[in-house]
This record gives sequence, structure tokens and C-alpha cells, in this order.
Amino acid sequence: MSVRAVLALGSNLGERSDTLSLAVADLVDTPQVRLREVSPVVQTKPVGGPAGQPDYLNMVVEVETDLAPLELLAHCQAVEHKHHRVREVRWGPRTLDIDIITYGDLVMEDERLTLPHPRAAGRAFVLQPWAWMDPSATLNGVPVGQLAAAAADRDGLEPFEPGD
Ligand code: PH2
Ligand code: MG
Ligand code: MG
Repeated sequence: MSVRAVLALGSNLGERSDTLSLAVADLVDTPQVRLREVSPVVQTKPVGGPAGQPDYLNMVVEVETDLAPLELLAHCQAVEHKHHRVREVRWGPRTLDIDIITYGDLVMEDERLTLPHPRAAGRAFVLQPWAWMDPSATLNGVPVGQLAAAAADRDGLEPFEPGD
């Protein structure tokens, strides 16, 4: 049985744009994870974490997967690891962060993984690229474009053009 999952990617250290492209390629470099949709890349102001950290590039993708939720999490963490992600300060700067936002309609609470992602509904850096990728998407029954418009970090977001 395959399921559609939405993954959010973020990078605010190193060659951010290249890292995101390579990470998407790595995520789908297995027959068990297939790329369905890719959002535009946005540049965003850091939300939370230590002051003075660099701006992020963020994007979301939709994949179709045969992996179970915790298998998909382990797969995402392996890709983070490959891109030299080290676990440091919570919400601190990182070369690559990959979060599972939704896994079909699954609702789960586990110490390793909460679905849908517990903070996604308030984060324009996830919601806005998602709404551009899939204007019909909803989260907890609400259109993601509507959630994006109401998110506090809405004004810190701009489209990213490669070469910027
Ligand atoms: N990720 C966080 C915390 N803050 N801010 C932006 N703009 N983009 C992110 O991806 C991000 C963040 C925790 O993962
Ligand atoms: Mg995150
Ligand atoms: Mg994460």
C-alpha cells in the first residue's frame, strides 16, 4: 500500500540551494519513495532559535511512499546525516532539516514522530510553498493557503531565485 506524504526541507548553512536540490534527489533515490510534486523555494527569516542565525531556504515536496511512518522518518534522517546535519541547539542553524508534515491522513503521537507535524499549521515557511505546490491542500481540514496567510512569519518570506 502506498501513501502520499508531504515533507518540508530547510537549510540555513552552507550552499543552501544545492543542498536542497541534492536532498530531494537523495530522498527519492529509492524505489520506495517516489517524487510527486515539488514546491518553489522560498527564502525565510529564522523562526525561533538563537538570534542572529542566517536566513533559511525552505521548500516542500510531496512523495508517494511504501515506507511506514517511522521508516520514512529514518530515511529522512539518513539524508540529513548525509548532508552533514549534526544535532545541535534546538532550532539552531543547520545544513539540512527534513520534517514529515503529513503522512496520508494519519494522526499519530509517538515520542519519535507526531503527525501531522505539530507546528506546521502556524509556519508560513512550510504552508506557503505547500499552497503554491498544491492549491487544494488542507491541513487539519483548513486550506493551507488560508493558514499561511494567518501565520506570524508570513512577512519574512520571499520567493528565492537561484543566483540570489
Ligand atoms: N526550522 C526550524 C525553526 N525555525 N525557521 C525558518 N525560517 N525555516 C525553518 O526551516 C525553520 C525555522 C526548526 O526545524
Ligand atoms: Mg524542522
Ligand atoms: Mg527536523
